[in-house]
Amino acid sequence: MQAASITLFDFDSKLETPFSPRVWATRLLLNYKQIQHKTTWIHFSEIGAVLEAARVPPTRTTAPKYTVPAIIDGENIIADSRAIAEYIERTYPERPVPILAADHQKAIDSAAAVLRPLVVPNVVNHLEGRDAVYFRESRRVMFGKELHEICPASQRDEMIGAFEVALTELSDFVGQANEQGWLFGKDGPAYEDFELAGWFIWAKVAGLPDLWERIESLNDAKWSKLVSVVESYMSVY
Ligand SMILES: N[C@@H](CCC(=O)N[C@@H](CS)C(=O)NCC(=O)O)C(=O)O
Repeated sequence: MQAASITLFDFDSKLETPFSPRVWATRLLLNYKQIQHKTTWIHFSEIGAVLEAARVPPTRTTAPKYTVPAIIDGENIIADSRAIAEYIERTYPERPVPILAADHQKAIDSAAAVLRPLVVPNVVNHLEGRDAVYFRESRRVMFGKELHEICPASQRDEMIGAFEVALTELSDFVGQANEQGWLFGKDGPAYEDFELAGWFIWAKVAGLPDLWERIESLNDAKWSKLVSVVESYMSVY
């Protein structure tokens, strides 16, 4: 591990494995680069108060204004996963992880937008008390409907089908994986490999089990290969 001690903010939950997709991207990056860090676990319902007290800047102008990942590295306090990735690459250039042009992230975001309604309704099952209440209320505002209306059982199969289509589009965009299994990077990972892996880890950890079962063998199993490749960078500190 490189000498540094970064604080990484992530959500606490009933799950043993952390689930936030964007925080996974940051954690995979830190682990890949062997940068020492420690997670500070926060409750969903306390995110605003905790991050504001830690002087983390808001990432949005409307609720939820404060988001994870956020990091503190000495005097540097950074929020937003991309801004963090850029800072990390600038500050810790060893074991380079390039950040690619915006269209790569756009391709991931398009697939993630179709995945989100499939996983979000199940996240509440991993939260307790005030966190569950906060999650229900904030997602009602975000989605403009109740959690149980986001992915009704009668539409789930069709919605998973739409995600399969989105993945096939993404598969065409990324092409073949390199020898190590990275989809975006050439000689090693690009940051987008960690971003995409973060979404799959989220689906696997926080979604209903049948979701990952349907995804893992799709598109020549390139998604499950990516998840296997990042497994060695999933240590939680
Ligand atoms: N643009 C931000 C988005 C981060 C984001 O949406 N984080 C979610 C968790 S994955 C969050 O913190 N939400 C706060 C909330 O729901 O109150 C980034 O990439 O860091």
